[in-house]
This record gives sequence, structure tokens and C-alpha cells, in this order.
Amino acid sequence: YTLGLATTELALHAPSQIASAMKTRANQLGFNVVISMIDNLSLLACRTAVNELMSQRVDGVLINVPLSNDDAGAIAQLCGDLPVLFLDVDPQAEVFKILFDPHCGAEQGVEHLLALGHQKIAVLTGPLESISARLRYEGWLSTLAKHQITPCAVHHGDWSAASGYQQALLLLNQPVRPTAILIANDQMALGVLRAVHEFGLRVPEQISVIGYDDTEDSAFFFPPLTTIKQDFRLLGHESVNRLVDHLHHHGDKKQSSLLLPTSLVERHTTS
Ligand code: IPT
Repeated sequence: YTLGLATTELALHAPSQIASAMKTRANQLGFNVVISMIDNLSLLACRTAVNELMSQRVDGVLINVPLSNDDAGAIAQLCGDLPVLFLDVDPQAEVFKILFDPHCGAEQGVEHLLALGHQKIAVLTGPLESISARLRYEGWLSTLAKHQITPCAVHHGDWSAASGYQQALLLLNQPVRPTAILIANDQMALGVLRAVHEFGLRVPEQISVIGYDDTEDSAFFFPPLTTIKQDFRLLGHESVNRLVDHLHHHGDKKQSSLLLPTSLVERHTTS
């Protein structure tokens, strides 16, 4: 068998670690993985990537591209009888999927900051074209709202460290200084840490920072990053297992989607 992976930008840490874990698991099972990477977030780009994989006669497809419910439906239709498993859709989407619970992750971050006594909390979201970025943002807002808190500032990045740095400079130049920043991924948190340090502020004494992902490098940021872990090795392994399982059963077994838990990893950027 050959599996096809349509993926978003592999220069980002999370998608590359997911692809690597898939490849490792597929190789253990004796499968090949061919990869098609999209360079912009659009349905057309995703269609093109899937067509490219189908022309290479793959036996099943993994889609790690953020897709709205309608777009995921369109891609599932494009695949026809070919088994297709989605990794970046809404938990409500009616497709075969495996995801980390975005609400659970967002809630864990907020609850951690509230337990430490923070009230003046700023947020830095991922790009709002991404369904996961939107769901984390909604999760933060609804959890904060339960405690009658609204964020003191809202900024939007694009998942990169550079955008985290730029947005943090804007944030720190404003008169209201937050005591904590919730950040939608670790790469942006890396950029935020640099900006905060350039402002001469101490982490976590003067400002707390919490990321999301727990990618391989996050324990080596300075200070080591507190974050919400998504176990990408588990995701890569489970997604391949499920797709292969589905292939072996010739699609006669009901496709069972999976919602994986996230967990808080407390290091040294929050107090
Ligand atoms: C998601 C990451 O959390 C984020 O950091 C970014 O890399 C994004 O992917 C790229 O699309 S994880 C995804 C499986 C929701």
C-alpha cells in the first residue's frame, strides 16, 4: 500500500512532526507515504494536492490541512471511494477524523492562568483562516467569559515565531500591560519571549507566557515554556493505524473518529 499525505506548510514545527510520526509508523507497517504540500490555505490548493496524490495511485489519504466543514465535505467527495482521514477540522465535522480536542486545550490554558490569579490576560491567536486557530480562540473566550473576564488585548499571528515577535511588540507598546499572554502555538511563543525580554521584562515574574503544542524544542526555550501538549507522535501513529485498519476492512467497518486529549505541561514561563 501507499498512503498519501496532503499537508499544510511543513516549515512549521507541528505539521512536520506529524508527517515524521506518520512516516515512521507507516514504515513499521511496511507502507510508503507520499507527500503533497500546499502553499496557501485554500480549497483549490487542497484539491490540487489531493488530485496530485490520486494521480500517484495512493490507497488512502491523510489530510492535515485546516478545512471548514463544507470544504472537508468537498474534499471527501473528491476522494470518492478512496478512504480519507482528516486531521484539522471541527470536531463537529461529519467526516472520518482524528483530532485533539481544541476546547479542552484552550480551557486548560485559561484555567491554569486563572488559578495563578491572572486577570489581565492578552491573547495571541493563530491565523483566523485556520479552523484550529478559530476553535482555540473561541475556547479561550468562552472559558474566560465563564469567569466574567474578557481579554485585555487580542492579536492575530500566522503561527510563525516572526509573527509572535511582531505582535508582541505591538502589544507591549500599548498602555495596558497584561500580566499573562495566552498564545495559540509554541513557535509564536518563541517570538513573544524575545520581544518581552527586549522590553526588559522578566518571565514569569513580570509577565507569564503560555504556548500550545509542546513541540520538541519548547523545553529548550528560555525560560523553558509552559504549554498545552498535543502528542504529535501519538497523532501520527494513530492516524496511520486507523487509515490502514480501514483499508484492511475494505471500508466495511464503520469509520470511527477519535478525539484525543491535550495536557498542561508546566515549565517556567508561568507563575
Ligand atoms: C497545528 C499547530 O498547533 C499549530 O502550531 C500550527 O503548526 C498548525 O497546526 C498548522 O496548521 S496542529 C493541527 C493538527 C491542528
